[in-house]
Amino acid sequence: MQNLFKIYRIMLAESAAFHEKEGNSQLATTFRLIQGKLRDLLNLKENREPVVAFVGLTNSGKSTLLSSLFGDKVAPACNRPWSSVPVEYRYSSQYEINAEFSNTIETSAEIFDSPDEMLAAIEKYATAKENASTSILYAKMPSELLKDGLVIADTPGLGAATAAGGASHYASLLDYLPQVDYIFWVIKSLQGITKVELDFYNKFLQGRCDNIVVNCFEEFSLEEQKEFAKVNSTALPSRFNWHFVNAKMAMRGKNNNNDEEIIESGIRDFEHTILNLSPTEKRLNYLNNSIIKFFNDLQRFKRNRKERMFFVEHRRLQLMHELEKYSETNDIIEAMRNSIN
Ligand SMILES: Nc1nc2c(ncn2[C@@H]2O[C@H](COP(=O)(O)OP(=O)(O)OP(=O)(O)O)[C@@H](O)[C@H]2O)c(=O)[nH]1
Ligand SMILES: [Mg+2]
Repeated sequence: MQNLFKIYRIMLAESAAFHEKEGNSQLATTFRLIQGKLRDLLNLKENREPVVAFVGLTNSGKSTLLSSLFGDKVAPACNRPWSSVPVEYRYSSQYEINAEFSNTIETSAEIFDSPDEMLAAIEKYATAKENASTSILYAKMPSELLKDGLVIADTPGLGAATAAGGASHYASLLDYLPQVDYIFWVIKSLQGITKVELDFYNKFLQGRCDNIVVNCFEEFSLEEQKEFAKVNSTALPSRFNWHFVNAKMAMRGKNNNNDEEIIESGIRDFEHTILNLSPTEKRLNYLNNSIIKFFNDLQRFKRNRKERMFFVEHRRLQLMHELEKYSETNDIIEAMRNSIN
């Protein structure tokens, strides 16, 4: 099936170039967009270790939110630009870290007895506290959330270019972003989306992120949440899933086994959202259905267009030919065939 997808993607790219040359730039843009969408879907399907990253303004509470998800303080937080390099959290039966550096090919591996000890090491390698030359840090720990293979990443904040180390934090974030599968954009409830955040979104996140987490520094009723999402949506070019979490309250609730606080903090819903991204059978089925839907949408779109040539013909014929040779048939193959017929 790999080969079929490969030809299909080439066909989309060549069709984009063809329509561009014909002066049909609108259709060329559409082809480029759908080519990117198919690439993303296929990447997610292949990836057995998808990376979910929290991205956003410095001090919006990304590290605090990450700790509150796990219910253990494992991500260093501070009220100044703090996380300096990306930290990826994966599953293991014990607490471990592995650091890579920009000035040596040596790596550093350590094992710990407790999350507190691991936290201290992460603080040493991945924050503004010490001037470490770390380029990326891998942390491992026994968390149910990570058991199916999901990777959760804390990233350095943006918007602190003038603070000490701020520029290097930003550079490290930009360097890391291409490796991320799911971006969760973390903003603060105290202020709406600022210009710095919006500019960053337009430049680096557009088309790659449809989840916003509002870290609620103060109490937020359901009505206030709705209003906040409505007001802030006006500046945004696409639709988002909005998640409201009070990270500090979640942490406190989990530490004290206080169910009322845990529920009120919104962390349970957010845990489900994150857990649903795990590379499980269920997720794979969902992605397969998304690919079928992709082909069905394209088929409908093609029917509604009047172009004499929609796909580049010689490539379409090659794909038809390959499809005929392909003995196994399934819903994806069927939908692919229908989309080019
Ligand atoms: N009151 C309140 N304070 C919070 C909350 N979340 C984070 N904070 C505080 O905000 C400050 C910044 O939190 P961090 O988690 O370090 O923020 P960050 O986004 O990781 O910042 P960088 O690593 O610099 O990008 C810390 O002093 C936190 O204690 C919250 O939900 N409520
Ligand atoms: Mg941080």
